[in-house]
Amino acid sequence: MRRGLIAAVVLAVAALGSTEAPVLAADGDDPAPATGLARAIVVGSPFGGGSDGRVDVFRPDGTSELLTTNSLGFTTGRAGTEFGDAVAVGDLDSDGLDDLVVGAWFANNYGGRTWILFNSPTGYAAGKHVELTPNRIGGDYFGAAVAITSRSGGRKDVWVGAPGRTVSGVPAAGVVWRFTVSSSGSVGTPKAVSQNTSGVPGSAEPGDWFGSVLAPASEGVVVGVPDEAIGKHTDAGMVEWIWQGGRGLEGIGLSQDSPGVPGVAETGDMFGWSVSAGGEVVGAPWEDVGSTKDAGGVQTFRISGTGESRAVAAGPALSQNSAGVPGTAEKGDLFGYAVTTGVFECPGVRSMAVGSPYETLGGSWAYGGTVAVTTLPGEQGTCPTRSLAQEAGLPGSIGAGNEQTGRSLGTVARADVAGTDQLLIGAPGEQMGNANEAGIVIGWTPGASGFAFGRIGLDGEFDHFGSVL
Ligand SMILES: [Ca+2]
Ligand SMILES: [Ca+2]
Ligand SMILES: [Ca+2]
Ligand SMILES: [Ca+2]
Repeated sequence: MRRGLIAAVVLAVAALGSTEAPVLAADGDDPAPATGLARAIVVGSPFGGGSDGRVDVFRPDGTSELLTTNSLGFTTGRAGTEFGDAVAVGDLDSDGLDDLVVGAWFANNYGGRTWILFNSPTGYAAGKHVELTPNRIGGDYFGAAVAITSRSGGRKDVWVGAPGRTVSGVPAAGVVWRFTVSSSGSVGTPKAVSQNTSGVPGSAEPGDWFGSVLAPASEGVVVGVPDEAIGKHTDAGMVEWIWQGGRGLEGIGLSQDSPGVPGVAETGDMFGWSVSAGGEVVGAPWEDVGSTKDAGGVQTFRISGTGESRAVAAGPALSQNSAGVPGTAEKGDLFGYAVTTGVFECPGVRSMAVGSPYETLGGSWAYGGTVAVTTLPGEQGTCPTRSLAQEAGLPGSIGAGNEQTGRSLGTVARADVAGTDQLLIGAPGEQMGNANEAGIVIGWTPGASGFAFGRIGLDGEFDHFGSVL
């Protein structure tokens, strides 16, 4: 749900070298983690394979499929394309099989490339591959974020961010391309949506990087714009709900300075860095809590109505110092780096999960990371609050630090218990055997040990498997 342009900078901070026992039997014999789920677990690892990138697919029937630009026969123009930097899952051609949209934002001199991989009975490699090809040039970063959404009437839209795109001579203002897909899977002419597009809030300004963060929403998309300047405050950030109205695109844009929204837009908050499906939870991981720098926060929203009657109302703003939220706001926790929602533990009650991947554990394990699970504000009923970390509710150990547990989060519906979801937690800094920063994905199972798994095949050093869920 999120894609951050400075993620690589943050990652470069940490390269700790001590050893740690592997979490589980790795190296190709990981257990099938998707058993009982309604669809496959799809993991993007843009740093895998020397940053050519990879997408690992784990199906509920226990089979799996590794997708790379090589295995798919794509020629990407340069090494280090970061295929899998953004991934979306959904059935685009109504054949009952989930299709994929995969970005490679560094391909072709940072112009970026993005494909629809239609599924087939024998997997994605054997299915039809359709490249999405808008007019673009180097530096657009087309594919930095992707989303699949549905419209009434059966049409689907594929949204692809190109945050480096120049708009009316304004560099790195950014656009989101919309590709409408018919129920039979044919792709229409793309439409470029920018902050200068009629009905879209804001205006295109240098360095907005509009399109760096996308999440699906009803009839449209949510765009996180963490690099938006609010007044004189650069990178304060905003979030926009955009949908197709009767006479064109319509939208609502909010920042921490908007009426009714708690908090204050400040330089470097990066409000909009992460956005849950529907935009009910928006992360501002570089928010200061009191005088505590970069402790992080999230803003909750309640969305109601459709079309022109759509309304977005701000709920509570939460940090680790808020009542009902586990933990303590400390410098550099980056609470809100990743967010997701789902019914994880209590049927009928939705929760939100918020990652703090740079939380220090046990007093000294830097960047161990935690995930807070709390009832989504406005829900009928409450569900227990959970503070999750390795050695505390999640499988794995924190012997080395730098696991960055909670740097990515995902939700997949369960098929075995109707109306409930599986929470997935990326720990892309996890050491596996001698492979530093190989990465794992953890499935939290309330009241049980949960599961964890690495990539298909031998664990790869610096893969950061699990960066994108
Ligand atoms: Ca399909
Ligand atoms: Ca702007
Ligand atoms: Ca703020
Ligand atoms: Ca903390």
